[in-house]
Amino acid sequence: MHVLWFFVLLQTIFAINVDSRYHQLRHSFSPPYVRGDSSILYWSASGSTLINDEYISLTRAERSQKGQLWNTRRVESKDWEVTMRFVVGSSSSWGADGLAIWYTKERPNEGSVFGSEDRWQGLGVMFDTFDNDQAGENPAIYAVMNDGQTTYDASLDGKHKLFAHCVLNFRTSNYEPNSHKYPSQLRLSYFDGVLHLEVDSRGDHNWENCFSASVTIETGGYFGITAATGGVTDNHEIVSFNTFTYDSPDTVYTVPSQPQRVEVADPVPEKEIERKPSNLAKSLPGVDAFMKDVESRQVQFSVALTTRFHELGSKMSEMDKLTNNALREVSTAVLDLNDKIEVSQKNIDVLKADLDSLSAVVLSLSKTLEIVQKYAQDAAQVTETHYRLNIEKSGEHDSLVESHSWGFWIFFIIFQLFFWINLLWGRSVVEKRRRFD
Ligand SMILES: [Ca+2]
Ligand SMILES: [Ca+2]
Repeated sequence: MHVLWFFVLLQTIFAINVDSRYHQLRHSFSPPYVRGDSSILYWSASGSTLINDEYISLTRAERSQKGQLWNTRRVESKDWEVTMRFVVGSSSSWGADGLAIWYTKERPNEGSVFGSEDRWQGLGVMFDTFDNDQAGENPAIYAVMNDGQTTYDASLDGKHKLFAHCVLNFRTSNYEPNSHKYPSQLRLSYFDGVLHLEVDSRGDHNWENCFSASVTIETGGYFGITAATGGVTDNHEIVSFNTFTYDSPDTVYTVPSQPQRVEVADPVPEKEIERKPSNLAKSLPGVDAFMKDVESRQVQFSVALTTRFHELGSKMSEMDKLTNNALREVSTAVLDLNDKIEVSQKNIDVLKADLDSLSAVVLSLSKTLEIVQKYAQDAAQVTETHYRLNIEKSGEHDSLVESHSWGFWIFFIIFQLFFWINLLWGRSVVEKRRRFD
């Protein structure tokens, strides 16, 4: 049993030594995003910002766009580190204006400085693509502090106020939107009063140090990412933003030195409401861990729910496809049936025409027969007369032969007429059927 406890202790010490950073879900996002109506969990989107499945577009490569994405929770740790995967680029070999990462006392509105309001209070790290002062130093990255009093002059590319910078081409030329195979990466940290920036422009883990500078940044700011385009344009896209702290976030809350009496009837100040969970966490051991666990489960549940919605969407789209295919097959079958009905109708018409022709032929034949019969009667009369005359004149035998000869020729003519009419009519019917088959 003692050996088991020893191993647990060893593992705990080892885990602490391996990574003492804390990933802060409340200040981070990465795909799949936990989405709200037009924002994502803990982040507020505005302006031209569009949230897609795999990336967030602050601006497209279109003129005069301004997009913002602001964290809705203050960072309550003195030291922090953020990593971001992003793309700035377009099909053109140059673009504008760039994007900025902010850490400000309040969340500014939309404005003229990379899509955010001027005279901000806090830190701005600008990724400036357009060379406004034509000094040939862009794309460049620079850090600017503002106390809320100074106006930012975009024509100087931050030179009047920057305290750290580097000239580094983080831009992706010939970039097609939605292709995030190799997004750029950055690592921005503020530790022990030093702001440090490293950039992996091509996403190939070739990290470059941009700057490392001493600066005082007030704790309790909001993270934000904004971007803008002007007459010249660029896609500004963010894939993920992850925040880490080195101390547990609740350590910045101060425990009151004297117990405070809270009257039930008094209105509780807003700031006090914010502090209460932390103070409670301090006073009750285990509550803090429980709250963190609840929050973590809440996020996991939201992620699972979003994934389910995506799956449901995929299934609905699959069902739509199947329904469309079935409808297409049914409509093809109906069209085919219509064609067959049309062909049958034509055949019936042909058959009717044939019957009409047959009736005409039969009528004609009966008239011909009448005529032939009349001729036969006339011929019989003539023969009879001739026979009688012959009997009277010479003998019986020759006349009988002649009368048989007349009968044969009459029968032959009738047979020939019937045969040829029948043959011609038959051929005409066969020809018509061939034409419609
Ligand atoms: Ca510029
Ligand atoms: Ca410049």
